[in-house]
Amino acid sequence: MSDGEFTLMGVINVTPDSFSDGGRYLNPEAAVAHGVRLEAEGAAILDVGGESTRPGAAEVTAEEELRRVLPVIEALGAARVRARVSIDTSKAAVAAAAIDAGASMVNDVTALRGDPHMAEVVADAGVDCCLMHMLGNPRTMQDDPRYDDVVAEVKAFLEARLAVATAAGIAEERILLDPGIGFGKTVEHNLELLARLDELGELGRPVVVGTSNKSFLGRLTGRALGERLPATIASCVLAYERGARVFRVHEVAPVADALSVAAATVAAWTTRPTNTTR
Ligand code: HH2
Repeated sequence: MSDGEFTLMGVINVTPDSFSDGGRYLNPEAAVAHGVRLEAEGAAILDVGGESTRPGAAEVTAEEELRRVLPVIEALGAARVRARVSIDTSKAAVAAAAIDAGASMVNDVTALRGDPHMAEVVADAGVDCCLMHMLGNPRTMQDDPRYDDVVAEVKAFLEARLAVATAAGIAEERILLDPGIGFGKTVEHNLELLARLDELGELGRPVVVGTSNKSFLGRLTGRALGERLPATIASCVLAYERGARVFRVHEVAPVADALSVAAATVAAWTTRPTNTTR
């Protein structure tokens, strides 16, 4: 990925209870139609998930997760979708089966801490991997999260997980890093992470952000779910300017337009002559 480019990761939640699109894509045909649309709108990655990570969500078994995601991954392959498929899971068995079915990326919100076999599965398959920061677990993460310096702590965590991943044999160039917006963070923590995202870029890996429709945007704007697209766009544009290059979003086309303008504007700024006189 060259510096000015951005990658859109469209979300397909095959769950009954995801906070934003829960229940909509449980049927594989609906999920695949949605994937085809997201790709046509500009998604280069389709992130398929079978377990909600919203605060307080119920855990599901690997069998149930596989029952939800495998038909969708297989059908995306049969539909000859060119976008890469990412599996959003923290279970090694789910990742392994999804890779066998055609996924070429693992998006693990536990950054390889959720399952002792996950690093090995990713390393052996040679697929890409997104490592995300989360404080605690989805059941407890929003219970009064505290940090001394949220950016420094998230950065140190991601640096440590990057080291664990490479030590386990995952090639460094296959790793992406994500601050985990909303995962054990207050509104202020999320804003500080976005404002200082460039510090995470110092780790030398592409930075992924997932702000799409999240509750901090609702808190800032007073908007209900389903009314947070303008707020999502603002956060993605700002994150781009601070160096994020991969954007995990529920609506692709409007974010793609906004990021095209952001990327062109940032490029115009960085290529300006430095010694102009008026
Ligand atoms: N956010 C969610 C899920 N997975 N993965 C990464 N890398 N980054 C994120 O910010 C992120 C993620 C939560 O959003 P969603 O999938 O829409 O909801 P749910 O977890 O309820 O299914």
